[in-house]
Amino acid sequence: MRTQVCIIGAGPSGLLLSQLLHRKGIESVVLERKTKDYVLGRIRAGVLEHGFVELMREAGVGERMDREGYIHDGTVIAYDNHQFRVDFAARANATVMVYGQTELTRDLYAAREAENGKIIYNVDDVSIQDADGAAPYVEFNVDGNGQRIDCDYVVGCDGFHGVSRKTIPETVRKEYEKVYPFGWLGVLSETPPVHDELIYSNSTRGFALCSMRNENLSRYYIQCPLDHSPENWSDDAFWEELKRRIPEETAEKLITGPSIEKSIAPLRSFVTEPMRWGKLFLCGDAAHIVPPTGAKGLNTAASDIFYLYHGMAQFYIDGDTEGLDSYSEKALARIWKAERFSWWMSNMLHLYPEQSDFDRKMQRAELEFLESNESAQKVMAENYVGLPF
Ligand code: RFL
Ligand code: PHB
Repeated sequence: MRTQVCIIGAGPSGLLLSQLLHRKGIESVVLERKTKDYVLGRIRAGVLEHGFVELMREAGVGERMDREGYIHDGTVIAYDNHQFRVDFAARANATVMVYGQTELTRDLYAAREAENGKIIYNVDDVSIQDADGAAPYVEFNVDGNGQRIDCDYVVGCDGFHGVSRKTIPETVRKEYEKVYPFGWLGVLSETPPVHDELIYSNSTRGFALCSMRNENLSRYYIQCPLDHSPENWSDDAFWEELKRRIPEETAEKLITGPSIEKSIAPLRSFVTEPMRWGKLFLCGDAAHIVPPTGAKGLNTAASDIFYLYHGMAQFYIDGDTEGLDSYSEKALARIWKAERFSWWMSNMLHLYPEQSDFDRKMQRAELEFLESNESAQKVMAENYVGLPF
């Protein structure tokens, strides 16, 4: 088989890239290790930056998002039984969209299927060959049969545990990592959200986040030790702990119900450099991870796709490789800023196991400064709604 671009991974990054390329007349094949239902079963991100929202529209998949998504023009930060609001519209002249990763991925699958996009599921033993040569190809197995795709470019959209990043030799690849000493226990419940905006809460018992998917679907998180598992947490125990970590007035309004999903995610900051090696490009979680405190994971994937899609269009339409040649540098410049923002928000809001009284005072000073200072709110708002591509 031959194609122009072989994309590894049918998560949001891979699907969005193949959809955008298709609209420019560029052919791709997407290889996915799992099934579509498996990918759609993962409950992950919920907040889209305004630039990502535009990119979804440009990809022709914005219709349901625009109809069913919720525009948020601010967020609430709580600490010590007290809360304040950061107004994105006033401080950064932009908003975000609350629309779940599951729904966005479903829309991308529907679009690829409607346009006969080629996605091969249940692939095993994917290996990228001659990525640094003139004629790269990808080998893999499906149902025990070996197959090969020859292509111009390979794009690794295969997440943190994929094979693409590891294809780049260790002598070329440099990895930067910070692992946080806690995780997030997340619960999805068919209950109305406690508030019409997200609430990020720093409490003496640890971090909590009140988020949502729609008017009868809420997403809540609490910081938990890394050695806990979802089975340690009954629904009642989760709701009790959440109520103790948010301001009393909000806790009184919280409507609880059975969880329909419960999972624990570890928190990590990670970047690999470079994001291009020969004919291989890395996008999304394959190249970088952020802690979820700032909702940047999926959004950084989208900015990679933005740069790579434009670079590929420039090459296939105008024969100019400038966009591809500058991809890694441009993508990384933006990634590091999102890494900084997620790290800053994580530091400000979590309870660290070894935190001293001094560290706690620093967090409090950070929160008080943010609450009282318009410039600090402007910095936060600009980062939260998304820095320009
Ligand atoms: P994905 O979504 O991980 O998709 C990668 C796809 O590649 C497939 N794959 C392979 N296919 C073929 N061959 C191989 N060898 C393969 N290896 C892997 C996988 O099956 C999968 O389908 O990466 P992508 O597309 O870059 O998208 C990134 C986002 O999914 C990610 O940044 C966010 O979901 C991160 N994230 C969150 N971000 C937020 O902004 N807010 C959140 O609340 C939030 N929660 C989360 C998260 C990530 C989590 N992970 C990775 C465990 C919660 C969790 C649990
Ligand atoms: C979510 O709704 O899942 C969500 C929202 C904001 C975050 C992280 C997760 O910062």
